[in-house]
Amino acid sequence: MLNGVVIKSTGSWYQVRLEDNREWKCRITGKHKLFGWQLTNPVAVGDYVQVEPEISAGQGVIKRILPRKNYIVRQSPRQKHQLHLLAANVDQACLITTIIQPNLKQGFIDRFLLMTEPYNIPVIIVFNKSDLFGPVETEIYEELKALYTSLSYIVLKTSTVSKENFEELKSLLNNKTTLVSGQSGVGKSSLIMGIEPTLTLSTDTISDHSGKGQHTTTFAEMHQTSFNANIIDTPGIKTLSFNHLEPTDIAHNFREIFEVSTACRYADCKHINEPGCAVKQAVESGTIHHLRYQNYLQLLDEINDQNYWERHKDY
Ligand SMILES: Nc1nc2c(ncn2[C@@H]2O[C@H](COP(=O)(O)OP(=O)(O)OP(=O)(O)O)[C@@H](O)[C@H]2O)c(=O)[nH]1
Ligand SMILES: [Mg+2]
Ligand SMILES: [Zn+2]
Repeated sequence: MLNGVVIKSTGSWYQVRLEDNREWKCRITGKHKLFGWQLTNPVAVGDYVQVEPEISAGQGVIKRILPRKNYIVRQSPRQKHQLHLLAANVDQACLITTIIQPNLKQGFIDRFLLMTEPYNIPVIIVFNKSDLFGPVETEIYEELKALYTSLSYIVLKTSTVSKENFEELKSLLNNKTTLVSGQSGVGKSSLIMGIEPTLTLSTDTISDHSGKGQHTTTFAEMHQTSFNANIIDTPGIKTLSFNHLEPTDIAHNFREIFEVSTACRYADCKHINEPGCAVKQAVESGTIHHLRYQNYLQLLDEINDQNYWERHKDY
């Protein structure tokens, strides 16, 4: 048996880099679950695995997935009742977003953070395409930067055109394994190539990229850079839903809501309209940002709705 790390996942086969740097194309057999949920991809990029060689050279079978220090998981966009692993064993995540081209989707950042909070995975929020910012976009950026910085996330703006903050981004990625994620067309692959020009990744060069069509990057893949970073490029995310979560998971993973909630009168306070709710007070006094609270309520609503329909689906 040989040890290796998964560096590419297509869902049907996996590229594994062995300890001696050989790369094998591997498959996996059997059914794999996570907390009773079926997985669309049992192995994720970043997984440490043990593989057994197959007869044909350069191929193997994944026999064992070693325990994960963490992972990032989402509801499968196609199969509502399955989970999809984005990556495993990462040091941090880098959420690439834009304010224009494509337009910032209100709520997306908070949805993304819902995937990284359970393991306290540090997140860098990058606003790309800063070369397109006018005064309005700059103002939005400054407000969001203040908000997420106050919650201890790192925020910066970048541009593959002006190369703004490339050195800073590189130093943040240095010596770490980073999941790079975000909506389609925000420039994830362009940015990775910008800071590591030796890589050739497919990017969409069509100037009117709408983010609605095909994703340019179709598989998650880990790239090694000359400045000693492991960067996982992933396909763009269209929407993030959270079928697999409970309402309490939402409150637990909005870090400032969770912190303040210890002062709520009732232990099971949902922070909607309960008397003595410290969270609502904090929103009113401005300690908790109203955008975050709105997104919290929106997610709670979605989960309650879907739980309702799950319970009543047989009628
Ligand atoms: N003006 C401007 N355009 C950019 C910038 N970064 C990327 N782009 C353009 O945005 C488009 C999409 O870039 P990609 O790198 O393919 O985006 P992606 O996030 O990898 O997209 P998916 O792989 O589909 O998820 C391309 O046309 C890029 O040239 C930037 O900083 N400024
Ligand atoms: Mg891409
Ligand atoms: Zn409360």
